[in-house]
Amino acid sequence: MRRASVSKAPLITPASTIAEVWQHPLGNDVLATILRQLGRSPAWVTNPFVSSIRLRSLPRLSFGRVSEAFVETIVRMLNNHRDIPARVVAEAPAQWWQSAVFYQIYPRSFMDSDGDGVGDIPGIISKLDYLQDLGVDALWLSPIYDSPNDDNGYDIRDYREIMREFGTMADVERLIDELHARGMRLVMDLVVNHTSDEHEWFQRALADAESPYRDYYFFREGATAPNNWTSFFSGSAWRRFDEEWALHLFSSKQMDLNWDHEPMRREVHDMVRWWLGKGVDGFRLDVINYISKDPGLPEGDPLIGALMGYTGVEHYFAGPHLHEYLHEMRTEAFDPFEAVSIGETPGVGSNLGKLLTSPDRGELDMIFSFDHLETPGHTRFDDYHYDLGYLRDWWQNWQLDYGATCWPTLFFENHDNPRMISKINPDPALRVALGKLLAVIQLTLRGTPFIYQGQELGLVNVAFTSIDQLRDVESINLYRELRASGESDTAVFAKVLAGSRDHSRTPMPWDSSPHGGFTTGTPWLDGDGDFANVNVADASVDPSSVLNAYRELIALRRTHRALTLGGIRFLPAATGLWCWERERDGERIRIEVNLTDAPISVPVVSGSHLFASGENGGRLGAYGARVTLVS
Ligand code: TEU
Repeated sequence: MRRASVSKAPLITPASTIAEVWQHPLGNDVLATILRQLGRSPAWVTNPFVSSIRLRSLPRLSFGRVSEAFVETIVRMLNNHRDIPARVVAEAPAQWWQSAVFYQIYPRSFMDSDGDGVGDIPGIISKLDYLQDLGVDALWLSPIYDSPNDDNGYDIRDYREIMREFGTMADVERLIDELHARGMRLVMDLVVNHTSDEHEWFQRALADAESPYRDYYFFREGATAPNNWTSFFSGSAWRRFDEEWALHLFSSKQMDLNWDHEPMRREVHDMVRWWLGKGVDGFRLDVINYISKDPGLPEGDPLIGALMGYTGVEHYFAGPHLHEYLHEMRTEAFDPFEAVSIGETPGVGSNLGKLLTSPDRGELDMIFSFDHLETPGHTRFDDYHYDLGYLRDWWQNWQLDYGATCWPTLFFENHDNPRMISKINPDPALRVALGKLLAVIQLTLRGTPFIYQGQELGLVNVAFTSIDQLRDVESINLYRELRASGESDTAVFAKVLAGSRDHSRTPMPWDSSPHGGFTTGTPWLDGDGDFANVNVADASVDPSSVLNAYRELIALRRTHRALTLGGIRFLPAATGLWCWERERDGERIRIEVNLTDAPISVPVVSGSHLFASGENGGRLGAYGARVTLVS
């Protein structure tokens, strides 16, 4: 894939003004992220006074709260990403993954075939007819490789072996064949920012200071931790081994790989080609924007650390060689197989996202950006009601700006986030309406929808009552850290419960039998019995279920290409309402959704109703939605 020449943003220097940083693509992303974390509007930085401030004046004007080092970091980071994303590239040829509906499976919790309480590959195979009937085109499996499961498979011990609890390589090969026989595809999870500490590479590096594997990781000597970086899973990002330290941005058993070391990169390319040679159709790439770290692993800025919640993140969320390594991996491993690449890119905004996915860049095909999942000033662990008006504003901008050049992903849930319905409005009476509203939004905006297992049923958060019920390393570590700081169990558990990833990791409810038909054994993680209320078997035969809404809407995508590859334009709408039209080859489809829990008058538009939820003549009920073929 060739790389087009692109224009570049002006060099940033300490003499640059805030206005010049705001004009810089990555500078705009960074400032927008900071403003969102602060819950502030752009006017905070675009007003005449602030916008005229030079970067070098910030330490003096902030009485040292903004350090000289931070100014140097910002200058270096922005100059590492000076390319200006192409506004609109010539229409790239349509790709299969643009029209496809993806379904993410968390294998541990999807279907257990052998009664050990853990989901497995044969269990997934037994449910392919269900997925095909739903209308799914491609699966994304969270990691199935051999792992000690410190982070449920995101700590890989052997990239070429299958986790024992999940089954065998023969099972995986059967899954690939069964999917392809159905015209479906398989995307696997590529976790190459780090490996398990039990991976052979790390074990050999640890055992021998002269090992060729030493440079596969970040080892540093010294009596104290090499820098102040913190882990996403609490505590320091450094683990001590005898006289040295090793870097781990995540759990203390997830050791960061050194992507500056070419032999390590070559091993990753080989492994990717090995899996693609088996018929895998592509990869979701775990925290792939973290792979390039700033040289010397500099100290993290305390102010940024306090703001972002993690110290040091400015030194790796978009490192100096990120584009180079992504382009190399695409050229060496993905392009020869025409495999799809979907980057998980926490913290990446619209402009950097364009540099990662614009078709002429030859880096990634799509990214998961998470900025829409929390409203300004909130984190996942804040217990608050999510405002769908924020989703409208944020996604509308992404659809028009980022979508003009690149292909968006559309998702509300995954294995790292609580259930979206509960975030918005936990009122059980509104669960179905909200579930259908989210389906309409996700399946009719422009981009590729990723449905997370159970979302199609309208699952909600789990009524956990004790930390002892949780299994997620992030939740457990956060609980311990907050309790150690003196907070009460009640206060700490409430905070952890608000954002625990375990909410979306309980067993998939197939029917109302014990454990929802997920296992005949004891589930590795237990739910709260909600399977008695909501499960696949009951929803399948209920015409008004969320599940049947997903089936109907996915079927609409298949019969109306305006809903997949069609253009999009947003219509003026009354407060609380969100309206857009999709158009292709003369076919125009209007979507009207009520983002509030109160009825709204919406005059009936002439045309034929393709889908309606909570609609009564000229009114849309709470979270109602209407899809109309207007021409
Ligand atoms: O997630 C990275 C990520 O962005 C979230 O885990 C987030 O950083 C974290 O929840 C702190 O808010 C990927 C995987 O999706 C996740 O399951 C893994 O735990 C993580 O990377 C490490 O591999």
